[in-house]
Amino acid sequence: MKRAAAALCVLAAFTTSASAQSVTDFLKAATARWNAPTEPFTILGNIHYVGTNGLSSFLITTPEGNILIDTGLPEANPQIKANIAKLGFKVSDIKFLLNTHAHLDHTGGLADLKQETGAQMIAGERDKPLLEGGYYPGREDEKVLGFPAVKVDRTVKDGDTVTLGGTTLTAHATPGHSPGCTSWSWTVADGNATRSVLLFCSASVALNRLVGKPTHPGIVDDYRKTFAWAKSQSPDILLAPHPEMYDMHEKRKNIASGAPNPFIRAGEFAAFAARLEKAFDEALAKQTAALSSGK
Ligand code: 4NZ
Ligand code: ZN
Repeated sequence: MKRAAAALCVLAAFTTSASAQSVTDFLKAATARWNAPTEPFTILGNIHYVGTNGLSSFLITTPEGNILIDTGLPEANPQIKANIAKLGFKVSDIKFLLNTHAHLDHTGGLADLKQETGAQMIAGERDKPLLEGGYYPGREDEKVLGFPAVKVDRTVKDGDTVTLGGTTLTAHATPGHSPGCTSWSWTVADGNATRSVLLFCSASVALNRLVGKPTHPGIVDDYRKTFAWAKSQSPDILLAPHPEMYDMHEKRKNIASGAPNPFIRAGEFAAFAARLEKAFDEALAKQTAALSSGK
């Protein structure tokens, strides 16, 4: 089984029985992998990977300052900062902090970095309450799913743009995985060519309840809209919050000067989105059956 598919299976195990205990157990196992270090590297042009082994953080550098998209768990922040420095950049040059979605594994370091840099925090409109409350939607009281709350300075809706130093990122509302799940697209120069980049927020079911008392109102319609939108997208380069979703570790091994950039992979997003939609349909059927049988 491909690693990306395997990663979906691990999370799929949650979909009917994400009890507080199973979440705690999962987190315990996942944390070691999520927090393991990895060397930072340049993906292509001004796009750099500064995350950990198991959770993506992207630094986009421009002549007018830098953009950091996502962090990991709170304890990974020293790694992210060290990774930025290792590549020769300054943490203090971060002007914008962006977020794909307000789950603890991608938001843990935002409050600390905002405090340290004074950067503007930008996120999807519907994730603002989650970020400012530091909770998982529908599980507000579960401490293990919490993260340090961060004030959102600017919210984005579908089609809004963020521009810094000649780089413009477009926000795409891709709700479902979280209510304000936001994917970001932009272009990057590759020699004389221009490549399209999509940082897809995610559309896995993970801990989400789809039926009964859903994780957030309208969640099933949200996922459906996101899957429909995904069919219209064919980026040259796919990025995502979890490295296994875009085979990051495999691709980075193959970066070599003079060779085509391994992160350019036509059709990758379409295949990934199709797997996610299939997994969603299965989770929905399973949760629906469990609900009607009273489990
Ligand atoms: S995620 C947990 N962001 O959907 C939280 O990959 C968030 C995810 C997976 C698992 N968790 O707390 O167990
Ligand atoms: Zn998530």
